[in-house]
Amino acid sequence: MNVADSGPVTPAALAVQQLSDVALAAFQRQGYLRVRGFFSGERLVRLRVAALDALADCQAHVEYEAQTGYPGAPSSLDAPGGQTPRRLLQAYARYPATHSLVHDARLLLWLRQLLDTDNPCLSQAHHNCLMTKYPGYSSVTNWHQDNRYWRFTRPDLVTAWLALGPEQADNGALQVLPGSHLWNLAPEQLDPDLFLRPDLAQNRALLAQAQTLDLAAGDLLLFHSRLFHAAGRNVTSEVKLAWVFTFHAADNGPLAGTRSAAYPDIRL
Ligand SMILES: O=C(O)CCC(=O)C(=O)O
Repeated sequence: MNVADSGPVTPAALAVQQLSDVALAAFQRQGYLRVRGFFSGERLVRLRVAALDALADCQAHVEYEAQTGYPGAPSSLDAPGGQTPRRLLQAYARYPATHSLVHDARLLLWLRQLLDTDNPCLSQAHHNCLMTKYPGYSSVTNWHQDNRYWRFTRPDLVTAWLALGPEQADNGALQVLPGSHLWNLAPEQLDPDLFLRPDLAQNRALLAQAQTLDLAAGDLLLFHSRLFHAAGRNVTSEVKLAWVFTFHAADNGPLAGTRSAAYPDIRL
């Protein structure tokens, strides 16, 4: 398999086969893996076209930049740029083209390894979206762990992020703190919204380890839900697009009555 962060690039290995021990160990150590060229050719084009069609007709289930409350976001839906979409939600149910990613045979094998289960499930409650970042009105996402508001038996979920175009620092690519999925921070290192506080000297030492994860169209990023990550604004002239889905083991279900249990899981 072709995992840029853990060894040599070997395109032939993108056949349906398990992650190598080296790749698995890299994920366990770093909390993420980049898979170069996971989708290409016609399969990638179909997913990109589906994303553009979805954007052209986005009315329901849209989260706007103005609703994130993140730094740099428009102050309200009526402010300039207030109607800039950030996420088109409920992607699995609304955009059948995404099933080619969610049910990809390679992804299934890898999720079984990464989640240590025979039965991975898609959560329809979290991510499950087309993630956009528009020029002009995009906001900054501060350092956080995705499962800060997720409620599962165990905090061990894996997100699959398929880049539909280039992602780099100037269009808001993800930055990560490698290995941070293993950290146990003191509560005071986080602010009330559970973002990592950049004003603390001890956090600044951690933030010095940040890495930007460049992606090309068709690359897949797999990352642990405890991995601290952040992203900047898009200062290019092109919208950045990625399909993003989160998975958990069947025996690690959402806690009843929480937001995480709001939609049925999809058994892969
Ligand atoms: O694209 C971004 O700004 C970051 C997205 C992110 O971290 C998230 O949705 O959890």
